[in-house]
Amino acid sequence: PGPWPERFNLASYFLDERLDEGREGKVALRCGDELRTYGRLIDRSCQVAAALRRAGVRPEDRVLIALPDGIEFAKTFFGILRAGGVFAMVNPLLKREDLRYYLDYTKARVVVGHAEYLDELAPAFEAARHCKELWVVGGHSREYTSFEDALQAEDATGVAAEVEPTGPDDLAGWLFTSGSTGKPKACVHTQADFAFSTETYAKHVVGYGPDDVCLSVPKLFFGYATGTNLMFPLRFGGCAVLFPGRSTVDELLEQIAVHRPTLLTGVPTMFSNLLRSPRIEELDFGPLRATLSAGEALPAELYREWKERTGVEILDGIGSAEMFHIYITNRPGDVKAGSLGRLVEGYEAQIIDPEGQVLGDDEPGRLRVRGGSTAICYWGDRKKSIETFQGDWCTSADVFRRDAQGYFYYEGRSDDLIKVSGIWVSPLEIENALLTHDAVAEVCVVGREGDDELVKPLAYVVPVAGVSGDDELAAELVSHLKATLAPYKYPRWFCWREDLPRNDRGKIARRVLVDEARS
Ligand code: 3SK
Repeated sequence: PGPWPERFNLASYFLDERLDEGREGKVALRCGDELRTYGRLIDRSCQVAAALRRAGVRPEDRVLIALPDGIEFAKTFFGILRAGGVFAMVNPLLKREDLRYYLDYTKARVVVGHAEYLDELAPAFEAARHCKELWVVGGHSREYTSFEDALQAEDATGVAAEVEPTGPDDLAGWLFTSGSTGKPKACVHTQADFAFSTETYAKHVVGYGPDDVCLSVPKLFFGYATGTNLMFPLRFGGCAVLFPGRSTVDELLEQIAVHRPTLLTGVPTMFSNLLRSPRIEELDFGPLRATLSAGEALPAELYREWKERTGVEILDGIGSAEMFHIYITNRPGDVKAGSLGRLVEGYEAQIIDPEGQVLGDDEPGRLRVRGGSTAICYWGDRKKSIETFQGDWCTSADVFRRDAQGYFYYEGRSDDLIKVSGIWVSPLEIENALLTHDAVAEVCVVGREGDDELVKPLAYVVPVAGVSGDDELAAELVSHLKATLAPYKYPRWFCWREDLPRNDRGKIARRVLVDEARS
């Protein structure tokens, strides 16, 4: 993709540019019974842009979106881009201390939140040093500007609503990365970054098109879903289904039954939960042409079961906040279960050792990748930026291996590896082996020091419904592992759990369990 035109703005790229293909009256968004056409979404994003300018937002100023998924999220998102602003998105369910952190870190001039979560957002806004306006969606508040009122006065065709003549290298959005320690940091992305992933992964791998109806388990504030369930469908004339609530099994089954998506963005835990629901048998997966997975490792066993029960492939891949979107992935008709697939065209990748030497086939090491969607830096973190972004390469803390056919395999995070009896062990390998047992629903393996001060694997296990975790099950699991793992990899301890801690992007919060095991 590229070179990009000198004047390049993502609001035009995603919405306006292809309006003459007869999209004006086509439905772009569905949320419950509400529908929004492309034409109306564009008008409303123009009003948002005008209102932001009136509120003093200048090009490259951040605006924080703290909204549940819905039509207002999309209007705000494209309105910010149209005004030349920089979007930053957070989970609307966060507590006030976290919201305050994001407000101060982004120095956002305007935050857009929802009336339902004002109890936490309002005190954060009051305490924030730089935020001047809080706009409230979904109800009127005496103290703060209602989103509808802010837009009401604006003329969608006026000069103030015009698209900002940004360039491809101008800033467009921040994506947060939780990292394993410290506060979340933002990966700073340009206008061109988001279009690059759209022209590579979205267009050539998934092949988004005007007949697609997209549904997502992760919420829009997570860059994974911002891509697959907002930017990508809209660039190619499809329709995004949005719902504000949590992605529970019941909610998803309902959304699938009503909207009959052609593309489902998921995460492994949700595939596993859906498969365990008796209601899945009632569902017609006929319209679904592909399921996308990223965010955490997809066990081969889970892939096979999903494929068998639904008849649909899961295109597992890897993306990151640093690279915006997926750069290694399985493709339709070319899925190797247990692998992350092959490199997306437009990207280059190498597996390197700790000295930076490039490793060969099947040798595990850290992955470095380059392509036109790499973030510029982590905002306000020079050290971390220098460690991660070298020239146009971006080095991940994750360990991977590539086979001779070019398929990549996730081997865990470099800092998650456990040294047992002097040998490095990947917790992921043990987790995958445990997940092949019918009694195991979820698992996370960490290292723990025994009384002899030696580190051994400890498995946190969620048994499937109706099975209780006890010594008998522990013995059964160890005996099950004998077929696949060397004895030093067997968990020495089992901790039975009803669920595992997760971060706000739905990934297992491994650090929490690592710390727990240490204490
Ligand atoms: O998994 C992730 O962290 C991610 C982040 C942004 C975009 C896409 C993905 C998969």
